Amino acid sequence: MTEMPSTPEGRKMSITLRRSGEAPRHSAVDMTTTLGSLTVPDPVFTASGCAASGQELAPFNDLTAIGGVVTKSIQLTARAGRATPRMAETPSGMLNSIGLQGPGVDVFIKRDLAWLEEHGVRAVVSIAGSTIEDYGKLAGKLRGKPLAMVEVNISCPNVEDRGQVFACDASAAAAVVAAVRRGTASGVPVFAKLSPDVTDLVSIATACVDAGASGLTLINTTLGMVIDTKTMRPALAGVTGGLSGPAIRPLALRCVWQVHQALPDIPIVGVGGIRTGLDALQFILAGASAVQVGTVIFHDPGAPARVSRELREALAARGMDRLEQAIGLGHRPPDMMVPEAPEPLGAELSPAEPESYPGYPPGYESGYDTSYEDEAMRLTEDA
Ligand code: RRO
Repeated sequence: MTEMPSTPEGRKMSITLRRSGEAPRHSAVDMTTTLGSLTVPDPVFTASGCAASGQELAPFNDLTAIGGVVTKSIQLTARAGRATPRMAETPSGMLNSIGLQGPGVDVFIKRDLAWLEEHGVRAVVSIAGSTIEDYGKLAGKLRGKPLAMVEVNISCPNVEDRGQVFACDASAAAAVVAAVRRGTASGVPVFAKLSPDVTDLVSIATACVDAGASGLTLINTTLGMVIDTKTMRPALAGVTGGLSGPAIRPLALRCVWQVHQALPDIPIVGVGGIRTGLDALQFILAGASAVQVGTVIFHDPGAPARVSRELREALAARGMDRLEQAIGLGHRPPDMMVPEAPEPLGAELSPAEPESYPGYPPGYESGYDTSYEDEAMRLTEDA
């Protein structure tokens, strides 16, 4: 057994790991994690906007076994969203400009939240508004309803003006969080979902926590665009959109790392380009207590359950019998030894790609447009 001392900042990091050769069985790894007052048996959630309210994913995942479903951000009233086209492929990612399409909170409660409750799925309800008052009213409507957590989306990049991205301003972000906290039952955690498109994320995160956020979801998509070189116009009708997928994983990971370093006792849910258990492990090591799986769902709808399984295997392979042992472990000093992975990073897990893609022609390989990378590779090889 290897005992871990505390970190230089004095934080306790005492974990007990098994020596190699004593690896626990995968099924023996305790995946329990705690997000404020909520304790869940598994750290993998779906990401808001990528799984509607969960119904479509039920054939591919046991939704009661994962941490929960984070529903598409809901507003007070129904909204059609932005004009089409609303999606564009990018290298290792995707651009969306949905514009908060949804049925409004009353229909959502009757139809979607009821379905999640009936099927025993933990519901994390994402809410979005145009004003602080909207958020307060949404919290009031959801009070007493069967939900595990509220995720306050203050970082949607596809709003009418940037002034509505509350997460870009510390005092605006704090005012929204305070309104939601006031309107939400005390036993229900309130997490604020933040944007990476700021100069000082830690100051925004701190303001949210001071205003009563139980934790933080890091990160929403980052603002981007694509120009169609055939039409020579922006590919999205809304011109700009939110970039997601593996393209933003290092950005998301950096955000989790910085905020965990500054606020080590605040639970973080990490999200951004997670496709495999090892991707998820990176976020846990950076300080996330849980993760969300989003864009990968569009080409592998069984990804949430698969990522959970792969993460459990990766922890077992590293001699850990509890997920909590790994949270923030990447922050330990370099001389604090732990058993290393049995193989070089990534080698012990099979690639995430499913063998075939239903609905795509035979031979179709990936939902991502990698032609830019292939071309870059050819140019490098030719040089
Ligand atoms: O609906 C959207 O366009 C959207 C939302 Br609410 C969000 O939070 N993030 C995003 O990339 N798109």
